[in-house]
Amino acid sequence: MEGSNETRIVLLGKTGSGKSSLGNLILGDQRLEVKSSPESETHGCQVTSAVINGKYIKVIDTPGFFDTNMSEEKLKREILKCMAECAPGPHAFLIVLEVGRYTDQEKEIIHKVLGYFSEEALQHAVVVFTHGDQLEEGKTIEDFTSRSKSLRDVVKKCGGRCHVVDNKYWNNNNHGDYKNNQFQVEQLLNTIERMKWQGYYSNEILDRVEREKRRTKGSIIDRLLSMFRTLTASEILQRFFGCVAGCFRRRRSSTSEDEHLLNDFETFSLDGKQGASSSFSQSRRRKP
Ligand SMILES: Nc1nc2c(ncn2[C@@H]2O[C@H](COP(=O)(O)OP(=O)(O)OP(=O)(O)O)[C@@H](O)[C@H]2O)c(=O)[nH]1
Ligand SMILES: [Mg+2]
Repeated sequence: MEGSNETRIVLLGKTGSGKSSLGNLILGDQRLEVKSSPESETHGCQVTSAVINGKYIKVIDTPGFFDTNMSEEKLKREILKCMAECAPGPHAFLIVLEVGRYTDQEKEIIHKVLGYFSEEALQHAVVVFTHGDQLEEGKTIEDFTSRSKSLRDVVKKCGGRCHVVDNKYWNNNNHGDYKNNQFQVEQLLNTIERMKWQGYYSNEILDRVEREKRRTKGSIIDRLLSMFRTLTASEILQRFFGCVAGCFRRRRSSTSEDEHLLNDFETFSLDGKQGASSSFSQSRRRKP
């Protein structure tokens, strides 16, 4: 599904920072693999999507920066592959950091993002902290970031956009409470929705992937059209009824009324098949 109703989100961050857990939280399911081992869990790109409040949201989960099992070269290749999944480009990069941990490696993350992408990527970036439960009692994420100059700089580079969740402990608190994941995810999605006004991040690779996708889509449509040109109207209808009958058959349950309809469809499409082969060859012969 494309168009303004689609939101493409890429998760970036250090191994174990909670990227996959955050992706699951955003989409409200558990399809992205989460593990507590110290080894990196997400080795390649994982893509998952859901319709939330009528909007199609696609989340692209990446292997962690500083992945414990991957060479820098391989990691770069994997991250570029992930980018191909979100052509024509992501609306938001979520830079995932943990509350309470801001070491040299975390500081490096912004340099890495700039290394993989370009300065412009930060215009589409949001800093999302996980492990919100580590915040001091009564403190907000803004209180936390304001205490460190380097954190303030990171958030500033990302247009001041900063959010917090706790994938483990904030699932059952009262809605509207600061320490409630549902509330925090709503705020995050609102931020991303506002960011969509400035479009999405793109670069040469994404442009190339998008062109290729359009070309392939175009050639499928061309193939279908050229096939239709060789068929008579009744052959097209017979094939259509064949497809509808196939869809009915694949459904798990059906009523007796469905069965009658199905029999009619199948009779029609079977009649079509017998007649179709002869008229198909005739219509092929009609071609120069
Ligand atoms: N307490 C707490 N634990 C978390 C939070 N987010 C993730 N975890 C835990 O941290 C561990 C790693 O989480 P993942 O979501 O797999 O992290 P990741 O960044 O996807 O890891 P890789 O795929 O290996 O790069 C799991 O045990 C999670 O349950 C959080 O907000 N709070
Ligand atoms: Mg992961």
